[in-house]
Amino acid sequence: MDKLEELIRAKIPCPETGIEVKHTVCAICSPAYNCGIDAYVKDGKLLKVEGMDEHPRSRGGLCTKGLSNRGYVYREDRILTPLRRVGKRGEGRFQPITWDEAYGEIARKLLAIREKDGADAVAFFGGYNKWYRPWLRRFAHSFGTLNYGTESSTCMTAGWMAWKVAAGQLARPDMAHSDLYLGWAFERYYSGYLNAQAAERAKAAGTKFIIIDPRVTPTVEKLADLHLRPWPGTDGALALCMGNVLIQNGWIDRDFIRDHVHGFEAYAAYAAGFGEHNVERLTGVPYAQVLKACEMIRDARSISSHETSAPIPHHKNGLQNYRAITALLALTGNFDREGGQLPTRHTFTHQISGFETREEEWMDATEPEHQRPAVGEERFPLWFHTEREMQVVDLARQIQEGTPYPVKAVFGMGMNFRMLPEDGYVAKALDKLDFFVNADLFMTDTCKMADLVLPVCSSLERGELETYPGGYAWFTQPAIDRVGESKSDVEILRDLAVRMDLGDEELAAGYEANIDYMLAGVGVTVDQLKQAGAPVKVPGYRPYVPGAKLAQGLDTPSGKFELYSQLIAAHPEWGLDPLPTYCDPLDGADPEKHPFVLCSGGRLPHAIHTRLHKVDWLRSMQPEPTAQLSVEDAQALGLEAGDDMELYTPRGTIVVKAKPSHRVQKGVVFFYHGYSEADVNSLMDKDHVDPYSGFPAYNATRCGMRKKAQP
Ligand SMILES: Nc1nc2c(c(=O)[nH]1)N[C@H]1C(S)=C(S)[C@@H](COP(=O)(O)OP(=O)(O)OC[C@H]3O[C@@H](n4cnc5c(=O)[nH]c(N)nc54)[C@H](O)[C@@H]3O)O[C@H]1N2
Ligand SMILES: Nc1nc2c(c(=O)[nH]1)N[C@H]1C(S)=C(S)[C@@H](COP(=O)(O)OP(=O)(O)OC[C@H]3O[C@@H](n4cnc5c(=O)[nH]c(N)nc54)[C@H](O)[C@@H]3O)O[C@H]1N2
Ligand SMILES: [Mo]
Repeated sequence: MDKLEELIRAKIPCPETGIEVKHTVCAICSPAYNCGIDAYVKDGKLLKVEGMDEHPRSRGGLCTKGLSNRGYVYREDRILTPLRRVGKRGEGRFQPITWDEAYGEIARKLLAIREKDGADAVAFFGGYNKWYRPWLRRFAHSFGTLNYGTESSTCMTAGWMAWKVAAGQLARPDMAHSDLYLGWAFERYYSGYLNAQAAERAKAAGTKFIIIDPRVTPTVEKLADLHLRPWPGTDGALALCMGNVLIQNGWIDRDFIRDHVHGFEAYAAYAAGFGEHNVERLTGVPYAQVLKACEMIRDARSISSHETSAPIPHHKNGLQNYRAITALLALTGNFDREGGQLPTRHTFTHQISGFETREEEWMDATEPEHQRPAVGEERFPLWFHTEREMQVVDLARQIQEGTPYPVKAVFGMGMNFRMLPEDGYVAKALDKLDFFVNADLFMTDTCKMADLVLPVCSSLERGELETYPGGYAWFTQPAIDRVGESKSDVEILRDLAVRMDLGDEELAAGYEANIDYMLAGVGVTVDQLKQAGAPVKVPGYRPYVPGAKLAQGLDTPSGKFELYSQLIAAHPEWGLDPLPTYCDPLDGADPEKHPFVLCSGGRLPHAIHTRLHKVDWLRSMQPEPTAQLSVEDAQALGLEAGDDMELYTPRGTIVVKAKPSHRVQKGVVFFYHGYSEADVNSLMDKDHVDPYSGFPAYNATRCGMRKKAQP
């Protein structure tokens, strides 16, 4: 081998090899992270990735998923050109067409439906990623409808809604300064490694951790000073019991309650129903452990609580359970003080960076008049009240039933019907549409249902604004050549806005002009950010001063932290409770036939929803869809590790591999979602949802399990 070949094989960046290292961003997982990547590039092709040392947030780190970006970007099923369906829906037979043909057809069809059935007959659905959401929302508005909705109809928003009800805005834990952290469903080694690292730093500095998780997780093993193990979906009863114990013992902050809390008496009277006599029966957690947790709360100078995106809200009682958890912070005076829960705002695409952009103003500038109810508005009125967008969980029903009016077309970006409960019903609804477009990187099961499929590029192939906590902003530049004829989501929306003559000059002006508009007041421009080449601290950064919001009064009807919600009380027609009341989390299936609880929350470190099951590297870490069940249940069912077992509900049966584990409670089975061949959402009940938020109850469904009979 000659020297040059050796250098190339070793992927050494230098003039001889022509290999360059370019900074870019990983957008495979949550935009809460968007870790920095050093991309090794030759002739426009990605050779390998490493963590980017200069990145203020990820500081050289990358997780399993991030390290697999090459496999992701060049996945075999990347879509290369716009496609028109020629086979039946779902069959996967398509014919390449030009962008011009695709735009022409979309414009014609959507405008014709708007003309005949009204703008609301078209729904705009954003799945992953979040980067284009302000544009899709504005596009829907400029088209004339509030029927814009996203995957956030099942993720994170319910937690924010709980905070909006209680405190009028979002709040986040000031973990670094907390004496005690309530790690409610806190398992970030699998779902968010930077947060796990922050927890380790806090632990080393003396923070105590109570972890509340049905499973024995790495977090429990590494961080927990106390582990409470409720059954899935019973956190509300547990939190109410803790509230009651704190009140009965006087371990509360009376001054804070007097000055800043609304509804204490009503809350205390309700919480009194949860105590030594029933907490273990309701939650599985012995009273002695509840008492121990309350003693730790009594002894802590400051307390904050995990901001849960999924496991607490993914229950039919999810929002109420989360409200019951947030109440503990109000009772102990840990809202808006150092080391407690701090009021906060989003900067841009759900990031919290400590400076204010004009994103919200921009994306809602063309909001149409509210005439017909948005999809899901009647069924989930609190959702619509706080979010002003459709609740996508109700979309399939409205398409199928045509009430209160028919939805005839869906324009999707990264839409994935498999994320929704009883997804066979969702697929049938898509099949009924007059017109369905989906834009994605890959030929997914959902794209196969579409009439037109548009190829989009990855974060490595586009430039975009990133914002990060601590006041950082970055404008990335494309690091590699685009795969095929793919375009960025925002380019597609701009092109279409022009083609459809939506009369929206801002949309027509394009991404960079729009970002400059949003950044006015932040003290930087797109050009300056581009020149910087890496994240920079912006002049408009203002770190939050704890106590500032309380001094002003909260944005709730009473101006206080509401344990009793005046917003909900003012709307008796919603049929919701102003107090954080508790109900059993399970569905109505026959418990004799379905004696187990199926929990399909809990992340795998090497998977993210459906996105990575087809990336070989990652798939090799656990090639088969595998469910975790308790050792006791496995023995009773005659199951050993690696056996085929059936999981079933009244909706269907899937076959998975069994993994008996001491980490799981008897009676509960954990299985990860997103597999086409063992699709847990096909087992779910589309109506087993939270009436407050609309969130599906993915984490507590009655099911049966048995060993699969050998043929
Ligand atoms: N049973 C069960 N179901 C669940 C959950 C659960 O815990 N259990 N979790 C829920 C939660 S929390 C969430 S967030 C949802 C996730 O739901 P989704 O985000 O809808 O899930 P994905 O399967 O990742 O589908 C996203 C699609 O977006 C595509 N995509 C990626 N980047 C881009 C981009 O830049 N542009 C475009 N146009 N497309 C892109 C991907 O290729 C993929 O096909 O699932 C929910 N469903
Ligand atoms: N590797 C990887 N990372 C991800 C994702 C992924 O799919 N894979 N998804 C991303 C997305 S979109 C999201 S929303 C987040 C979600 O990430 P997290 O919020 O961390 O959610 P999970 O990992 O589902 O659950 C965390 C823990 O909650 C426990 N749990 C489940 N049900 C309950 C319950 O009812 N009560 C209590 N107290 N605990 C419960 C589980 O046992 C688990 O250990 O992760 C993000 N990061
Ligand atoms: Mo999520």
